[in-house]
Formats: sequence, C-alpha cells, structure tokens
Amino acid sequence: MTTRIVLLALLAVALAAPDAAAQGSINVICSVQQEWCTLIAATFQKETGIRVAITQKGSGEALAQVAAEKTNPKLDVWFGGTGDPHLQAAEQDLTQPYKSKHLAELHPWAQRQAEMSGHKTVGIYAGALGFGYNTELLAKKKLPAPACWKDLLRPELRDDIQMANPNSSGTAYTAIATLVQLMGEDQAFAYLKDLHKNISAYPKSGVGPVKAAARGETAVSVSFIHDVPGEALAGFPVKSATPCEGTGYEIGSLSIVKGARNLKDAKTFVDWALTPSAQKLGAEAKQYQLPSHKATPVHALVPDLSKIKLIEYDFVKYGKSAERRRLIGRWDREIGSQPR
Ligand code: S7P
Repeated sequence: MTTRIVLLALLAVALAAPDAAAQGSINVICSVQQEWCTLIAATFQKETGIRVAITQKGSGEALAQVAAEKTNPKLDVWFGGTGDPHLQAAEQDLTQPYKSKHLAELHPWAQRQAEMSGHKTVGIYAGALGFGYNTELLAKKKLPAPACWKDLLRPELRDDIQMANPNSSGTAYTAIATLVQLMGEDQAFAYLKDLHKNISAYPKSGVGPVKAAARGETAVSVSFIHDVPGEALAGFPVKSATPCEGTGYEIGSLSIVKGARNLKDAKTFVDWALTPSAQKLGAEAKQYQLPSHKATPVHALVPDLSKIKLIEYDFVKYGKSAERRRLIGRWDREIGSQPR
C-alpha cells in the first residue's frame, strides 16, 4: 500500500514538473534585458525538462565571446540582440544553419533575416531606434521634446545626452549605421562629432542610456524606443520620440552556435522561441519589441512601426564584419577618443 502511494506520488511529480525529469541542458547567451532572459530560461526548462544555463551580455560582447570560443564552443544558442552582429557571426562561420519548422509562420522581415544569413540566424523581434527623454529635466530646461536628430545638437543639451559605446553595444552600432545611411558617411561623422559635445557618457550597454534618462541622470538618450515603456511603467518620467528625418531599426535575432555541443536541444530551444507562447514572454517581462511570429499577440505598448519614418536599412551592407570594424574604428579615432 505504502509502496503504491510513493510510486503514485513520484509519477505525479514527474507529470507536473518536466524539469524534474530533465533530459539535457543548453548554454544560452542572451542579449535582451535580464528579466526576459530569466523568464525564457525558466519557462523553457519547465516546459521541456531541458536545463538552461543563461548568461546576459550585450550584442557586441556576445559576438566577441562567440568568436573567442570558435575552436572550443561552450555556448549553444545566442538569443536576441541586434541583427547586425548575428549576421556578422554568420559571415564569420561562428553559427550554423537551422531551418525551424516555424520559419514560414514568421513575418517576412524575420524570414529575410534568415535568408540573408544562409539560415544561420532568424529574426525574433523588431524595433525602431529613437530617443528617450526625461520629461522633468526637459521641463526644467524649458526645452521641447527632441523631435529630430538635429535637435540633439542644441547647446542647451551640453553634457545631457547619452548614447552607448558601439564597441560593446549593438544599439549604438545601429545608431551609427542609421546616421551614415541617412546623411552619407562624412556628414554622419561630422554630426557625431558635434553630438559628442553634448554627450556625458557612452555606457557599455545599449539600455544604459535610457535607464539613465529615466532616472534623471541625463535628459536624453539614443535608444530603441521599445525600451522606454518598461521604464515609464516603473514610474520614471520618461517618454520616447522618433526622429523626423527618419530612423533605423533592428531585427533582433536568434542563432545556434557552430559546434554546439547540445545541438538537438539547441534546435528544440529555437523552435520553442519562435512560437507565439514563447514570444509573448517579452511583454510579460515588460520589454516591448515587435514579435516575429505573426500569431504572437502584440501588446498595446509595442510601438507601431508603421507610424514611424523608417529608412530602408541595408542589413546586407551593415551586417558585414568589415563594415562594422571600419565604422567602429572610425568612430573610435574621430569621436570616442576625442575630448569633449
Ligand atoms: O532591451 C533590449 C534591447 O533593446 O537590447 C538589445 C541590445 O542589442 C542589447 O544591448 P546592446 O546595445 O548593449 O548590444 C536589443 O536587441 C533589444 O531590443
């Protein structure tokens, strides 16, 4: 009798919590914000029984880690972060092709990302670049909200703008590539030189500037605008705007590392991450990118990309390693290393 009760109890535990009967494990590097990373790891593990070891790093740093481990890969999957570095990883043969069974269910922009890379990466979300601004600081300065790139050059914003450092941040690289596409390269660098006078800091992480704007440490940030509603929900006086001249955008991506030791489970993770139920975890973690699966519910706080003046971002050109190296090298020489 006692033995039967114990066996039934064990069966109930196994059925209720698949992670109790874990089948395998994967190592994931995650380039969205920590709350989303933690939520996907816990949910995937609960639903599949596959354990997830997750590390959060920005896009540039994640690319550097995947490249450094090329001959001895420790990571299986790279989740999120701007699309350009995922394309660069594909070009450098750091990631491997995988066609998920959900590919055809994704928005065309997400499928295009996969095609462009020989299916070594795929789009999981999209989001537009713009500004975050602290409404109270701007009111104190009697300044209107920034509406155009040129507004960031106002002398009243001296030492009151933050943009991330493109060496570590995919967000900042997207900003530089956007300005180059909008203005032409020399003019974009002249603009960045002028902007430099108003920059108080170039933080490592792409979300650093908007968090600083939310907390009143800077008046304006150059940021993905989907990072703003989460800060406002947390009670900070912060809003977003997109530039009148036009702006760039990211296709946040998902890749399997070449030589992944847990390939079967990595593929299971990719299939899972492309489903609507996994993609809606982004909004549950208060991150408001546009999900790539057509059937994922779009949260009301996700910015409507059709209302934003988006440029025809050239992902092929700006997703090339040589172009990234060249533009960041020029930024380091002409901007980042210069006194303000
Ligand atoms: O908050 C999420 C997000 O804006 O951050 C990602 C970003 O690439 C990671 O930060 P870095 O700029 O430091 O690389 C974006 O992909 C994502 O939308």
